[in-house]
Amino acid sequence: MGFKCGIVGLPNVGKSTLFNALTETQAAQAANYPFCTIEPNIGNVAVPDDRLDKLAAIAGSQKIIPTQLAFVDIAGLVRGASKGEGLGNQFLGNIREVDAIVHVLRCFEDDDIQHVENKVDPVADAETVETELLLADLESLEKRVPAFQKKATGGDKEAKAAASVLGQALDLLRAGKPARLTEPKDIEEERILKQAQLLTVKPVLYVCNVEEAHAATGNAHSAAVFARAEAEGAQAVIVSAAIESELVAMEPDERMLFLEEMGLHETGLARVIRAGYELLHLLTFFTVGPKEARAWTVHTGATAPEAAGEIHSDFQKGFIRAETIAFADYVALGGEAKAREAGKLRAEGKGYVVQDGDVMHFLHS
Ligand SMILES: Nc1nc2c(ncn2[C@@H]2O[C@H](COP(=O)(O)OP(=O)(O)OP(=O)(O)O)[C@@H](O)[C@H]2O)c(=O)[nH]1
Ligand SMILES: [Mg+2]
Repeated sequence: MGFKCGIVGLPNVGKSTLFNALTETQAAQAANYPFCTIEPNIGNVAVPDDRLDKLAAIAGSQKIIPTQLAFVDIAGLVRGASKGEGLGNQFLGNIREVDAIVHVLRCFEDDDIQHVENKVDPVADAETVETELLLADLESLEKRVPAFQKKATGGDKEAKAAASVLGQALDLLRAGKPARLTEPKDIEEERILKQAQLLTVKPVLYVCNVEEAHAATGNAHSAAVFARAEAEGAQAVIVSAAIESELVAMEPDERMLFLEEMGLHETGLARVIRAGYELLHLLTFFTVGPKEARAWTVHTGATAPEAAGEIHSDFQKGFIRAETIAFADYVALGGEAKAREAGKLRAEGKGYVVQDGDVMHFLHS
């Protein structure tokens, strides 16, 4: 389906370093100067999920295929970006195309790495970047809302809904608050808000890029970011981009050993990917057989035919029913045949809303 997380932040904070580690490539140039990245880099990342390994072991699947999430490495934003500073308009346009924002904040001290504002202060940096996103949204709505209001007085129903929901967003932005706090009254308003492609509507994950020594515990800078995230109801994770880029070059057992030495039990990347997944309100369902065990992604609230459509559009068109086993039942009972015997294989119809972890088999004409 192609859900995209955009990696956003000030220049030279480690965005491309993180992107390369996430995608296990050197696709993005990472170097010690601001605006190293101009054109966005995009890469698909496998979403780690140990449930998939459990299912594959039970079914004796030959192949394991995880689901994927796309990450986009975007150029650094600077103060004034919303007024076109530092190619700001182009970079803000790149952010418009992603579904969620992974905001990388420099939390490491290193005099050799230049900071565009000449001091390490991730909370101030977060504000700088967010202010630019906010100003860009403000400018776009200041133009559009009055036009909708005018049309609404003429009795246009859609314009009325747009004036209401976008007017609400505009009021928030004018008060310095992100448009994600807007509360649409119904699905129609929700749709209009989504179509408006505002930057501050997108969910945000803060990634605190700390020095190697603080990868497990974080530091005073990351603590300040966590406090801010909590106040906003946002998510934050601690990562050392430098460590992550070393880790991807290692063999799996070497990697485990290294992680243990650092006091970590999983890579920071796994945390970033999972948090990104949660941020997007996605859920995973599985298809399991002797040939392959595979994880698939749908939006929370997706129906069984929509899930079938992820596999093939014909499955959705000709959908008859979905034989469904909950993950816990599949594992507890030891596979499909036994789940069926125990009456835990459900025949679900068109209206079924897929649950995270469902093991599904689609029957279609
Ligand atoms: N000491 C230290 N240096 C880091 C860390 N992460 C990144 N760097 C260095 O910081 C510099 C900038 O990293 P990039 O990944 O290119 O930064 P960016 O945010 O993509 O920069 P732009 O594309 O210019 O916006 C590089 O020299 C990296 O090696 C870190 O965790 N610790
Ligand atoms: Mg870069």
